[in-house]
Amino acid sequence: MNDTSAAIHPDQLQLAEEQALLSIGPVQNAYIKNDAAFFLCERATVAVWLGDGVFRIKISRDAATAKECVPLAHSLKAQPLALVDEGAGYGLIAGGGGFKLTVDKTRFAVHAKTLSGGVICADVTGGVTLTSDGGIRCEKAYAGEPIYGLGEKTGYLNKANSLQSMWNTDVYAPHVPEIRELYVSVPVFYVVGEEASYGIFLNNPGKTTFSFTDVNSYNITARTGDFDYYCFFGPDMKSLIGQYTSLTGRAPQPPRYALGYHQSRYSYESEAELREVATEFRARQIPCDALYLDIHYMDGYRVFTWHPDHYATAETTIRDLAADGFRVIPIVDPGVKKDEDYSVYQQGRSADVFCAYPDGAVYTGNVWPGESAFPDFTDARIREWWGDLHKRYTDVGICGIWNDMNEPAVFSDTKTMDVAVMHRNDGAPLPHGALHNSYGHYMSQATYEGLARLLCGQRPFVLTRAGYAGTQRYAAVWTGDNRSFWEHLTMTIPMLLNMGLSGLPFAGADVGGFAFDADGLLLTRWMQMAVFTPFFRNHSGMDAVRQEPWQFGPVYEAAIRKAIERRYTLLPHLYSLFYEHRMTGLPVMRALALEFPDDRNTRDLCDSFLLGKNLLVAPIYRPDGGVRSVYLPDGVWYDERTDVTYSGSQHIVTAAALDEIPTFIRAGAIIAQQSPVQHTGQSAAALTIHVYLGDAGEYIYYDDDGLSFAYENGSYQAVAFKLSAVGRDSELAVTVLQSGYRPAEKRTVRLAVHGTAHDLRILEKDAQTPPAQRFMQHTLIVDLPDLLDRSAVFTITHQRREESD
Ligand code: MIG
Repeated sequence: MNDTSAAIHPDQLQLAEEQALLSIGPVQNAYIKNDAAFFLCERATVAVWLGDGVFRIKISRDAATAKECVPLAHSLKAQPLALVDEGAGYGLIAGGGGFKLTVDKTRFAVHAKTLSGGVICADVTGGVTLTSDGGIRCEKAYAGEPIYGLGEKTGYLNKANSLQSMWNTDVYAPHVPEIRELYVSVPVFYVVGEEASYGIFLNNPGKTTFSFTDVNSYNITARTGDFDYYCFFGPDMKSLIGQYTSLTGRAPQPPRYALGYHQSRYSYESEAELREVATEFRARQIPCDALYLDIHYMDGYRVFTWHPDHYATAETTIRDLAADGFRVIPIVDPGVKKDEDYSVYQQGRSADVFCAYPDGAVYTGNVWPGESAFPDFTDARIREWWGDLHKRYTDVGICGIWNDMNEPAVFSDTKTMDVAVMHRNDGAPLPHGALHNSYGHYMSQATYEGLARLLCGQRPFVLTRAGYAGTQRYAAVWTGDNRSFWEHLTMTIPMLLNMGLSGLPFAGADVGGFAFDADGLLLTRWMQMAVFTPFFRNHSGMDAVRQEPWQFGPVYEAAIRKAIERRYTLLPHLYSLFYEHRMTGLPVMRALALEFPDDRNTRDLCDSFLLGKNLLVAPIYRPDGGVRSVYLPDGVWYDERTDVTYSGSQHIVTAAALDEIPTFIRAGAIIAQQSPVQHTGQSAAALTIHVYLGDAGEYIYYDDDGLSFAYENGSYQAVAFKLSAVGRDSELAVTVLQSGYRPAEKRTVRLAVHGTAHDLRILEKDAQTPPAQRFMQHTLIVDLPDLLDRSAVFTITHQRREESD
C-alpha cells in the first residue's frame, strides 16, 4: 500500500494530530543555590547557569540536578549569579558573561540579550511546554536565518525550512532527503544572523526533534528526559564551533596512517584475498595505508574470533602486510552471540555486562551471529571489560578498529534495542529510550580507551558508524550505507560539511558508494572529491561490483592513481589542519559559508568546499562532460592546475579532463605539501611550503612522529608562516613555535612561491647572498634545508626578469 499512489488516497489522508501542549505555568518561586538559579514553575523546574558567552538551561519535569545526561569533555564554568526581581520578570546576570537573561514570570520564557540590548535568542511567550506524550518542548523566535549543523543529515547544507529528528538508525534504504534519522545524532545547530549568531546544543541522547518549518519561530522537542541545553553566542560560526567543541571536546591528532587512503570491501573473505588486494596496490604503485576486514573474518560472526579456515593464520598475514606498509582494521559489532560455548559470551554473563530489563533478564536481539546480547557501554566497568577484550587484536598487530551496527542496529521491527531495557549509566540507571543515541558513542569510547591502554603509547584509530555529540574525542565517523549514485556523491559534500560544523572533523563517506554498482567514471570522480575529505575510504557491498581502483580498466586506474597520489601530497596540510582543529575546534573540510560569512552567495553553497581556509575544491559531481560552474568568493584565486588567476565574487566555468580535479587557491594561502609516497610509513623525499602571493595570510605547519602520544608532551614541530605586503613586495615571516620533533629521514625542504608576475626574487632579510632560486614554469622554487628549523624573515620582490637573470 505504502509504495503506490494508494498511500495518498483521500480516504487514507489524516492530518497529523497536533500534540497537546501544556505550558509549564507561572514561576512560583525563584532562588539562587550554589552557582545556579532555580525557577520553580507550576509543572517543571528550570535551572540556569551562566558562563562566559554561554548559558545552560535545564528544564525538568521534576527536581533539576546539575548532572549531564551524557558527560561533556569540559563542563561550563559557571559564574556567580545575581537575580533581580523586576516585577513582571526576573533579571539574571553574571559577572563576566557579557549578557543578561530575563525570565517572564507569568508564562515562563527566557530572553537572552547582550548587555547593550541586542537580542541573542528568545523563547516565545509560553513557549516552554510539556507534550502529551511525556516530552518537553521549547519554541523560540526565529526570523528565517540559515541553520547549520545537526550532524549527519541528508539534503543540502542550510537546514532552514526543514524538520530534523535524532534517533540513531541503521538505514539501508537509499539515503534520500526525506530520511531524517541516520546513524549519528548530534543535537547542535547554529542560527547565523547578519549581525550576530548563536548556537544551541541540546544534551539529550533520547529522541529529539528540530523543526524549522514555521515562519516566526522554530521548536525543539525532547521526547524523554530533561530538556538540557546550552546556548552560546558570538559574532560568527567560527566562534560558535569553538565554544561547542570546548564543551564536547575535540578530536585527538589522528595517527598519520589514518589520513592515508583506505581500501575496504564487504568482504575480503580470506587471507589469500586480502594479500592479493595488497599485492595489487603495490604492484600498480597505487598508494594505500589500510585494508579492512568485514564480518567474514570471524568465526560465525563471533566478535573477537577468527574464521578457523579463512583466517587461520591471521597473525602472519597481518605482520606480513604491516611489513609492506598496510594496517589491517577489523570490524567489531556490539552484538555478542548467545552461545554458551563462546568465551566472550560466557565471560560477559559471569561478569554481568549485558544490557538487561529492570527485572534482570538479559535483553537479546537478532543480528549477524543470530541471537545476541549487547554490552552495556554506559557503564565504566563494562567499557573497561570490552576495551580489554581488544588484546586479542592488539596481540596480533592490530591498532585500529571499525565499529559497526552500534546504533545499536537489531533485525527487528523497531530496528533497535527494546527501549524498556535499563542501562546502568554509571549508577544512575535510565531506560534505553532515554539513552539510545549515546550507545555507539560509549562503544567508541570503550574501544578507544581499550586500545589506548593496550597499544602502549601508540595512538588508536577507531572508525564508528553511530555516534553522538562528543564522539570526535574517540572516533572517526563514516556515513554508512550510501549507494553508487551520482546523487550520493553530491550529497556527501553537505553531509560532511555539517558534520564538521557539528564538531566531527574526521568523517568520510564510502567512496564509490556502498550499495548498487559503481562504474569507472563515477568511481573516478568520487575518488577525486574524496581526496579532500578528512576520512578517505573506498568500501562496497557484497553484491555490488568490485570497486578497487583498477577494476574499471587502465584509463580510470591511471586517473584514480593520480587522485590518490594527490591525497598523499596533501598529507602535511591535512595533518596541520587536525592540529588547527585541536586548537580551535574548526573542521578540516569547511563550508564556504564558514570562511566567507559576509558573502550571501555562500549561504547555501555545497557543490564545493574548502580544505582548510584557502583551498577550494570544486569536484565534478555529474557524469555529463566534466564541466561545471564554480563560485569563487572575494579575493584572487589561482587555478591550482595552471596558476592562472581569477578575481573572486564571481562564478566561472571550469573544465576538468578525466584525470583532473578543479581546485582553486586563494591569494594569501600558505599550504604544506609533500612528494607522494606509497604509504605513510615511507618518508617523503621533499616537503614544499607553497605560498600564493597577492594577499596577506597565515599558516601553521604542524608535524610529529605520527604514531605516539609524545606530541602531548611537546614532541612536535610547529612553525608559523605569515605573509604580508610591504609596498609592492611581500614579506614572509617564519616563526618556530615548537621544535620538539624533527623527522629522522633527510629530505628536501623548499619554498614554492606562486605569483602573478614572472619576475620574483627572494632574499632573506639581513642576509648577504640570496639563496639559489629557479623557476618551474611561473613558480619560484627555493631550496631551504633549514626552513622549518629557525625563525627568519624573507622578502619576496618583484623585479624585471632582465635584472634578475
Ligand atoms: O547490515 O558488515 O554499514 O559498511 O559492510 C550490514 C557488513 C552490516 C553495515 C555497514 C557496512 C558493512 C556491513 N554492515
